[in-house]
Amino acid sequence: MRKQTVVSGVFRFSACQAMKCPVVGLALLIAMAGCGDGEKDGDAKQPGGETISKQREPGGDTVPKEPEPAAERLASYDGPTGTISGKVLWQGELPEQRMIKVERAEDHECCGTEKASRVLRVDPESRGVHDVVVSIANITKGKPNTKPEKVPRITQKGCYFDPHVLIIPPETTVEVTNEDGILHNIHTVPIENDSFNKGQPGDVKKMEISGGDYLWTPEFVRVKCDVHSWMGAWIVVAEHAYYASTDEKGAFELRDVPPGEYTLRFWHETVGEKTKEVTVEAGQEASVTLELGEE
Ligand SMILES: [Cu+2]
Repeated sequence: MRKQTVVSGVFRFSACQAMKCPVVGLALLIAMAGCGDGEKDGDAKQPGGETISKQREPGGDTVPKEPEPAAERLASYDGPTGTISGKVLWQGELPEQRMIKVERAEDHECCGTEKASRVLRVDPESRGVHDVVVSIANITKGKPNTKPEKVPRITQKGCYFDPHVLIIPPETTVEVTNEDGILHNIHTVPIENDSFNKGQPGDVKKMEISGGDYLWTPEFVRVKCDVHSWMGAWIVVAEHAYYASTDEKGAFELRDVPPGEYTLRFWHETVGEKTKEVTVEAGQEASVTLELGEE
């Protein structure tokens, strides 16, 4: 059911989390073992409540701002277009890789004893910043925001969500697979959308987050696994088709852009938001480089 509640700020974020987690307790009663085989463990234990409650949010501290108040559907445009391509690069000293201890002994076989945080990933060679969401903030016309032909998927493998950032149009159903054979939990933490919160034991290989029920309005939706504190991802329900995320080299591309002057909006979960102006000309490629890190 669609809600029209409008409350602003970080408090709303926390309140949503507090109110929308009744399912996980039940889900955590089932614990699985092994990695990738999906067999149930006869000695299943309930994960310690204390461990779970101590776990921190998988993402950074930055809560994305509200989506720009652009029209949900852009005016159609059939004229010539250009491309925006670019990179997001880290300047200055490279960030230290944060490691997180795997507390549940039954998960060590699958996850190892510690995991590298994926909240901020910078490629040491290219200095590219992964998982930055790039969008055109002030676009009013262009291609339609059509759903992908193939159902978008988040895979849980090696105790990570992959991809870390998934961009979808509103009302797109997302498939979530578990290749690990241990208990995970898919918990979305939206503001405007409704929260999805279900355990996914090792023998449940596939689940779906219904787009119509849980991902129907544009928003940056945090995804976390309540069993494993380092497991985080973002589902970006995009308000139009001009959204992209940077790859492991920090590169991105926005195609089929009508000529014009635009504000590019960059968002990263720990770095926050930046903007950059760009001019697109028909048949041309506009190149943009954004530097993050030490100012
Ligand atoms: Cu997990």
